[in-house]
Amino acid sequence: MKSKLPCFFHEGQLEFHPKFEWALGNRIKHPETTRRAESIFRELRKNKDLFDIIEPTRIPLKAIRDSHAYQLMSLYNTASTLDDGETFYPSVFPQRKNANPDPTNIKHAGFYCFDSGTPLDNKTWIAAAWSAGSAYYAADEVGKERSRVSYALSRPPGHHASKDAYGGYCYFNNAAIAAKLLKKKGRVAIVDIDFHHGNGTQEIFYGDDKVLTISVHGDPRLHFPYFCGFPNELGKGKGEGYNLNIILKDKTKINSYLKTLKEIVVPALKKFEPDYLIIAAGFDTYKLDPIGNFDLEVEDYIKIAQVFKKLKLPTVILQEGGYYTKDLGKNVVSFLKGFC
Ligand code: OKP
Ligand code: ZN
Repeated sequence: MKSKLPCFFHEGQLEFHPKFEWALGNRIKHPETTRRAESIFRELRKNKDLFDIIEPTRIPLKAIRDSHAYQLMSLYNTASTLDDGETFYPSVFPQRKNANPDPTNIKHAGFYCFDSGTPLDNKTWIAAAWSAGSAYYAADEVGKERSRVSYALSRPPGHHASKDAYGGYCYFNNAAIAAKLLKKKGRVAIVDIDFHHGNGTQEIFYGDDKVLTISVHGDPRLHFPYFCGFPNELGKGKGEGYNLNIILKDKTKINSYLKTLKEIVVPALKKFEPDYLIIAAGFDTYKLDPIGNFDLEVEDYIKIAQVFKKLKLPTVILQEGGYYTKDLGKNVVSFLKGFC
């Protein structure tokens, strides 16, 4: 077992630069920038005594296929033939029941997309595949018992991507890809603590009783992804009872956040008896985040981490959101320190 916490990241993840998105009719600079990853990378490197930065090798395509439809991969492949500087923002989103989609036609991207703020260009595939690779090898590290805890600086994030649809700045569901790998060895619990509901992860495991999905998030009636993330979404078929959504009020502070973790999340985890824990860790719960609306501070993330550490489970931590770039690295390191 290694003593330093292994952190997976590949430079290819920095090749993608989304330009803008729409916010209430205004064109704003895209929040999901490469500076986010750079902020985290810089803080990890400052703490060389605690963290090892490891470059993943290429993810096997079938590891992506375990979570995603072939058509979604085909569409990203189509996007990779766009000209340099060309970006495709879908603006037509057909009702799926009446559509006849062709993933080799970039104009059909809207069929595979649920949000206009998530563009495609000729580097999207590269960055998303390396991000998934970071998550996959972080999971492999724990699965092979080389480490008890690992972290992937998975940018672009993943938790909004479903089997056959992208959106919410997410293209491949990194947590699902990690979970499908660990599921070969045991029971997996995914706890999503990003400010936004992990709709993609929920969907992928909705009928699965071997993967417990829990998401703690801001009210979807007010915040992305709007249409799901409610407490009555419990799973279906065999999976019924294996999906848990917990909504917290805007401006939630650390005391009620921890109370929710200790009184609801931890008991649900203990009852499920997982062999592995995956944490989809978003830091848009930070008080200064431009998109999220909770009120957590830098030092709060170590407290949250300690709650999970106490479970003594092999744990894979995956990066999701967090858009106050200046403090993002500090928040991530604060969280990771809770596991050191
Ligand atoms: C991604 B993740 C704000 C619009 C927000 C998408 C939010 C995606 C969040 N002007 N649209 O951090 O969960
Ligand atoms: Zn988020």
